[in-house]
Amino acid sequence: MITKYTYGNPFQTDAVVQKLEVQNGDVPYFTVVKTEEQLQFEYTLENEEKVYGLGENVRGINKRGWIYKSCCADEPNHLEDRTSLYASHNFLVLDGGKEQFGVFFDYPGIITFDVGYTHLNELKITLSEPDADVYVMTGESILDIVKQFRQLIGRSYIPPKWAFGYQQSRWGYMNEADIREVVKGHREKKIPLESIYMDIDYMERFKDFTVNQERFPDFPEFVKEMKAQHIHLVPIIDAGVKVEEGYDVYEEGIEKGYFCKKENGEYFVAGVWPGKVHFPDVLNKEAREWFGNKYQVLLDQGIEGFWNDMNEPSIFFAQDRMDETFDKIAELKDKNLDLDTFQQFTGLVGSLANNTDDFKKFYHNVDGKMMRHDKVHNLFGYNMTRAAGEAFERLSPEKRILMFSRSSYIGMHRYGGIWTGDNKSWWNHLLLNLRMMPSLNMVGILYTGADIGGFGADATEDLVMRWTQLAMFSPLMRNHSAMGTREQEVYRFDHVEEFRKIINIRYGLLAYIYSEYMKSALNSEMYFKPLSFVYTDDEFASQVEDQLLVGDSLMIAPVYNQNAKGRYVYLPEEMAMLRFRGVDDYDTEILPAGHHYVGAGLFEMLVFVRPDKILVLTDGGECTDEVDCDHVKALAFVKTKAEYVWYEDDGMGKDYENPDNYGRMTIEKDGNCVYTGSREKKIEVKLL
Ligand code: MIG
Repeated sequence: MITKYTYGNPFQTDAVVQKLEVQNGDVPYFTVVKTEEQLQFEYTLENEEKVYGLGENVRGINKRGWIYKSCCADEPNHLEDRTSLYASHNFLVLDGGKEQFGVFFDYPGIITFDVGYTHLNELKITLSEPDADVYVMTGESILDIVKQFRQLIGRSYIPPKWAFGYQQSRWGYMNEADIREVVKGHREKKIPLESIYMDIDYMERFKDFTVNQERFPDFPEFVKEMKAQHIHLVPIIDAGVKVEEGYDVYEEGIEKGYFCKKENGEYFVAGVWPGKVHFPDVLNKEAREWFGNKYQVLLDQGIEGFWNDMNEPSIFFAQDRMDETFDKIAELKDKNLDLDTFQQFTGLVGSLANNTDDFKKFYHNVDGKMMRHDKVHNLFGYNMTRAAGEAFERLSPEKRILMFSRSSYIGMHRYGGIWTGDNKSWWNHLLLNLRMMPSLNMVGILYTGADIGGFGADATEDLVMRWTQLAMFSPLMRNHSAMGTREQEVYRFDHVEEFRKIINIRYGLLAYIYSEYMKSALNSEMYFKPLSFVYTDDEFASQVEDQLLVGDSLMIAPVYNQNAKGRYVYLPEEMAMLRFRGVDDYDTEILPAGHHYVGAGLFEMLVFVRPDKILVLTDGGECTDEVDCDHVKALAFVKTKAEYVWYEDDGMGKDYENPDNYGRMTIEKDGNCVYTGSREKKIEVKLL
């Protein structure tokens, strides 16, 4: 059951798609403190109570023991002491206390979640204004609560099937030649590859929706050349529009008044990649439609996917602050800089980037009303991506377009996925990647993944290998790195054959991963689940924060420590373990419930098949087009009777509700397999 409570006069974020009656009185469970300036929700946590949720964030699956702040930030240091990353996902589920419930604070300004930070047993949520819609959910289980919430916020974004292939990116691919070389590096060694990302350098001086003519002299032709090799090019789009006379996007935006303005009516000027920019006012419906239509320029040249960056929005500097800073620095110029004045000097320069005070300096035009940005800050990335998503519905109604964003708010999950931003080539970020996945699924973000190998800092071959083994299961599987760091395309390392075999497993698993993704999206379910959400009676399950369930049949336990030759694994029930080196190179073992130490050499990855569930596995391929899902192996550990619901479609269109998309498979103890579905299948049963 979901109940809605309204405080003050909340901004309509469109996070939610169902219209609910507003309940009288205060939300249950919490002590509510209302003042003129803010709203506070207080709750006493039981010792054993767990707090799940908050989507994209630092720390564990259980969020207890830190303070988190919803304030979308360009934060490249995903460290334990940070309070905000790129997103705001204000949804929590409390479990293991007096009552189990979920709560969503639909408020687009700054919120803090003190989850046992100030006092171990106190949860205190503070909204910086007294206006919000709050939804409280109760149900039979965590999964039931999450499902109700997901139905409330609407169906998750569905990408084209090719977006489940292996993708390569790096900030620094400058031109056609660079991209051709990377494609060749993969294709020559038969390492599967689906797409190449185009980072900011493809543009003409960082101008959105332009292509640099010198670097890509005949772009549509180049797109074709890549497509002939089954490679999709995915260009980046940045939030800021370059201020430049003669640039059509700039001139149109000015003419129509579609950029964010200051209180005095002048356009707000920020500095980002292109130098001075204006921000498209994506909270203004008309401006949103206009900005979304701009993607057409690239669609027309054969592009089928995009990533939206810098949309917190990231501000290197606000021009007004920069001007003041220069004046103040000029005053300091001839002084003898003592400790205080020197600190003043560094403080001036150091506080230019992403200064939250600048959020108070610009406004959005929402249905004719001027809204100060800080009050709706967390909606920018969401609405930039919504602009694209809504445009794709108009411009490409029949065909799915790949779309994911850096910044997000709940609601954006209907228009695109996210990647988790600028992580680092650190082993603990591999673990952080794992822990973020289920929390993101709770808030509807299913198409997601982290930069494999880490974005910042130098990667090592073993880190990239282990990370690839985890990312094998994330819907977005993309290796990406920052300019200036060590190159980490897998063919550059020593063990190319091992990488080839490992990445090919992704293609072997494609049928399963796609089927599980689609069922999760269509049924409002989680694709990645913590063990405790499924094994609800298992006392130990909630202690496990380094294993996940993937879809209905599998559990994963990746190795995330350097030089480890294996790891401890907890099995809540008896399972079949597969130790994969390649799609047809693996050994199997049945392991009883309980704790185990399991070996897994650098080129081996562990996958566990749950009893009476089925894993469909193909031979893989070098791209998704090559994967033959009609000739499969069905791996099952049958105790009574194994069952699988297999979703398939053409991977491009939107005929999701067609009952023909579902096949059903059962396998008996003796290996007898029955498949009913609309497709002709050749199934080879492998009993585990
Ligand atoms: O300020 O476009 O998170 O993936 O490579 C850095 C360059 C801007 C940040 C993104 C990253 C991307 C980079 N961008």
